[in-house]
Amino acid sequence: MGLDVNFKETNVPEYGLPDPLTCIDGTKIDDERLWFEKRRPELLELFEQHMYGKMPGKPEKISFKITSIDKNALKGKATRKEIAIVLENNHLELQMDMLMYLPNVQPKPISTFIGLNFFGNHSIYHDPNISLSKQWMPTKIALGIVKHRATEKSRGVRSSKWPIEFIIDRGYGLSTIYCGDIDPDFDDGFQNGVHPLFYTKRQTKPAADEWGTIGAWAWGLQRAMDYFENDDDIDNRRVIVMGHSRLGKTALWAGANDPRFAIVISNNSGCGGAALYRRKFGETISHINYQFPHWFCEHFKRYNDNEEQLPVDQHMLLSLIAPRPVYVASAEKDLWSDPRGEFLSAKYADLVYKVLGTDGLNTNEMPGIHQPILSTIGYHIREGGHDVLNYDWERYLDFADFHFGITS
Ligand code: GTR
Repeated sequence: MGLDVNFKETNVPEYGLPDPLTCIDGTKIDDERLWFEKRRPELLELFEQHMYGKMPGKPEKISFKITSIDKNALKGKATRKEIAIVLENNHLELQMDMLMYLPNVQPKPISTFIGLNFFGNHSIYHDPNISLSKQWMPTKIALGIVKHRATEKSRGVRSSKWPIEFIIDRGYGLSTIYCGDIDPDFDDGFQNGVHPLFYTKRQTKPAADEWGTIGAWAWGLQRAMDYFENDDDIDNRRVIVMGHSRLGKTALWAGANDPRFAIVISNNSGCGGAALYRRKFGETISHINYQFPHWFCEHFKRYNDNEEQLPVDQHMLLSLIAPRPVYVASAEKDLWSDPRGEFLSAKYADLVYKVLGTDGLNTNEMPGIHQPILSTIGYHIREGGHDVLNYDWERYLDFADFHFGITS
């Protein structure tokens, strides 16, 4: 295998999946109490130990400051706020800047989406009043990112992926943070970003079972949730965590850890996200650890070309979110993310969702293109490639309306 890539369904090996409802000591789970008392904590620990690494709890100090507010944004439709979330631990400090758009006509408190972005808050909408990120980011001349810094040209370059007006018109807020505020996405041995705030004396990098970059991003999302709990404008029982690709993996891990996220949405999250590793279709554990050695914990490298030994697979990650609604979205041409593997993961998580008294995933067969399923586990596959399109957002808004019981 090594770094070869399989894109053929006929080459998917025969595989067996670990059973989310059988504990390590053989106990079978058939009720809610045992799930929450025994199996869920056990599974969460397996994911920590072998994949994403353990994350710390809240930092010693967390403070919030509104750095800008405009009640007349989007031609009066929305209020735009920027919030500095300042985290302190071990005498070190980290600041995450959150951008929020909240609908003006909607009665408060408001339900908001929270998602990390790839290229700075200013990239999600063309508005000169959004602060331009000063953080390190991957150089991309076409996106106006020069020598690892954003320039004025990078304003709004990602707006097609964040249809703000549409989200506002549907009565939801949108909140976002640049992932690089929490940990810049490159392998620097964990010297920058949030990790050093939590090093013990003489520690210079996370231990083999401690958080990598995805863990750090997920932790940052939890700190955003801490903020929402302090903002009366936000309905903190209706926060939807959403992410695309590496940030979709992150949304799932955040949602698995933190029950405060009411709905969890993974867009094209693929390997390390919703897709089953044991299918070895598209991106594999070897590929991801080779290209992104900093995303997961060190222990995860044991499973390069060794998927069968991993005590979990990704249907179990989805099941950790149960009984809360989770949505898995695939794209037809995004074979690197293994759409079928994403679907099957949703299907096998259904076992747990059913034990917890929900309708689970309302199908046995993978649906066709543009046939969304809106049961407690939601799923769609759309035409096109690896991206977040309006089609995806329309489904997420429908899904949120449906599960929050909102009829228009
Ligand atoms: C790819 C990576 C995927 C996915 C993607 C992205 O290069 O192999 O796992 O995360 O990046 O985040 O866009």
